[in-house]
Amino acid sequence: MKPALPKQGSPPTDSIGAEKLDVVQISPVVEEILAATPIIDIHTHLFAPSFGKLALWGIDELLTYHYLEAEFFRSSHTSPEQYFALSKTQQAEAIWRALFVENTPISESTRGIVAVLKAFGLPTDRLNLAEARAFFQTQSLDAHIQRVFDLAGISLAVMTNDPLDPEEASAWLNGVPEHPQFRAALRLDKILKHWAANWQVLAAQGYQVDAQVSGESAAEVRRFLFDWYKRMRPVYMAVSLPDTFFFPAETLGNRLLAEAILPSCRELNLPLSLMIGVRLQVNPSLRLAGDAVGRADLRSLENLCRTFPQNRFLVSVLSRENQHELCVYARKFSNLMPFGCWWFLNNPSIVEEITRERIEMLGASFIPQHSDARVLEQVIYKWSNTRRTLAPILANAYRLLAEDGRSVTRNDIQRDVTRLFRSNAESWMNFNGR
Ligand code: FIX
Ligand code: ZN
Repeated sequence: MKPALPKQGSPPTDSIGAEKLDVVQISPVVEEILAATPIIDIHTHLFAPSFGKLALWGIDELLTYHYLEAEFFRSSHTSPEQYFALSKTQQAEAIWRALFVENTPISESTRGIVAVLKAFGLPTDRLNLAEARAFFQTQSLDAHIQRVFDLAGISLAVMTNDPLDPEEASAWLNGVPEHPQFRAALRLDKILKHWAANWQVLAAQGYQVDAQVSGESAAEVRRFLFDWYKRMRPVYMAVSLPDTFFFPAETLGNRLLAEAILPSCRELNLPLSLMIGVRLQVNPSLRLAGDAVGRADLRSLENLCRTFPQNRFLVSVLSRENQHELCVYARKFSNLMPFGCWWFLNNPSIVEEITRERIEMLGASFIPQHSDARVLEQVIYKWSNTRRTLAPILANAYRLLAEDGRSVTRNDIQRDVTRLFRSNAESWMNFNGR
């Protein structure tokens, strides 16, 4: 069974939409359609409210985001040890003072905070956080989530769910009520990258696995994945991989990948998301902010897509230097879907470069962005940045098309924007699993 590619819809026929646009109309129509099309945010670290304190939101969480912590240590004499000894509120105040009072918030992440405050009509230039904190304290989470999703223009957020995280696992084992705006993704880092430290957790749950992944281990991991599929109804399985990742190679991780993960994905009709290129904890004292990037050998992708043609691979690569190769591999393998400008790439200048190249090489057959939001309100600025960056890129593509001899219609633009931010995801991921 060839992976289901998005159905090529013939342009809707409503007369207005079919009218050919003049070149001067293109930009405003692109902006309007981008603003009005609700986006499916395919990768976040957000949680539905039923996960309690795992669901991060509010001003203190926004300011202690690891992107801002990394910037804080460059603009403050506070050591990581001193910072992590502070309370969350004290950490937030310290970051506000250093990056928003003693310096101008011109970086992408600091501008993001300003954009969130503005979205709620809050002052952005105060010396302290009293007003902002008072505002967030008066919000009821369910209504706040709705308001934030509306402000961000997203209809659904895909979470990152770790079945081996004790706190999260107990929530799932107690039963997680469905939430219309949150779907799960089954994250496999602990199994695929840290088997030695985690196989006993599966063994303690009754799965016949061992440290060498011998005997029944692969089949038992498949049983583990099926059990968690029934609990989470994930839309895909996912793992982030180091820059040193290579396939094929004689590793326990690769054996689990080939004998357990990929067969389960095929059977459950789920894509596998590979996020490649992290150099974990190059500076452990910064904790979550301590990870970095490395260029990966993407021949692994070539080998995986060719060796497992029945599997679908959702791929995001962290290194700027890997982006062109990823586009070329996507032209070679229709079971590969590039997505997102991940993490250190999620900066307008780089998003622009990557997205231009992808449109030139892949048309609308990719997923331009995901937010990777860890704190609820971050989706507001991350998606307004994305819309602001993509509008001129899309408009330019249509202007070039018109120059080359074919006028564009509103329906064309709507179809492409819908494909980029919705139907590529919908046809690749298993949203019907619940
Ligand atoms: O592996 C991942 O999903 C990464 O996105 C995170 O680990 C990372 O810390 C992050 O928040 C990036 O934006
Ligand atoms: Zn992430």
